[in-house]
Amino acid sequence: MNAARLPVDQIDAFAQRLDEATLKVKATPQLTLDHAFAVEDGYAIQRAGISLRKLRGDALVGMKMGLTSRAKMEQMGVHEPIYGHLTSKMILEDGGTVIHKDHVHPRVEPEVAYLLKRDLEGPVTPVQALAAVECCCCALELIDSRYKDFKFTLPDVVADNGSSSRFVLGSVRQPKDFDCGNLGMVMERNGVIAEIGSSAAIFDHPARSLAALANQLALVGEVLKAGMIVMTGGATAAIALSPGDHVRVRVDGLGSAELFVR
Ligand code: OOG
Ligand code: MG
Repeated sequence: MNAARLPVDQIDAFAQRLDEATLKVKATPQLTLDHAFAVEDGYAIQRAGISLRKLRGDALVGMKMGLTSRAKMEQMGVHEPIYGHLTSKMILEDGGTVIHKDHVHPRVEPEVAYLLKRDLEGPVTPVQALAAVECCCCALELIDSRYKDFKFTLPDVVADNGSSSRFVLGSVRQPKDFDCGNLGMVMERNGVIAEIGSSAAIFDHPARSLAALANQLALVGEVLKAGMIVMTGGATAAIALSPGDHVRVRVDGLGSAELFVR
């Protein structure tokens, strides 16, 4: 889209609107229905929103990639990978409980995450990116679009920080030479298999997603920092959550991660 760049006050106003939708747990119409804007402005809105969270005592703990698998792209109708920011208040302990009414329309998806032991600056290849990794683990991401009906365009979902809401990391950690390239992934809801996939669905290899993140950040002069968590993207379609649900992902060699919904 060749939209004109948004003025700074409009970027701030859009960030406020999404922040309010999050805090009030009330969906908002897509921002692009008011003003068309480019993906770059979406990232400016996203960063302004993260600044608002930091003012409330939240801290940056990592980054996420989204829309890195065909299953996710088709489910959402958006066919470009995106990135978002992960903050301390999004962390949910393994086996923890989320409250359904604190979310607009929560969904959950199975992922693979990396923890970085060194700073990672793009441009890098997947093999170079892995050199900065401490370990990998399985994860669940709870996404919750702030937009009505969970529908958005690419610039809208970027502005909404990739629908980020909460995430759970599994407790099994494998070192960086453990190959995450083609691990079976099973997501169960209430003991019944809901989605089956492979980590190969994540951008062909989760390390490719990690490298793509470092490379996208390099374009804006940013570096992934040692200690950061990186979620590489959902391997399967996301499933909607209801009160009373228990969701667990099991990944070959990476154990499991689970959450409860109240
Ligand atoms: C956008 C976020 C996508 C993933 O892992 O693909 C994402 C959405 O589906 O709402 O987190
Ligand atoms: Mg995700």
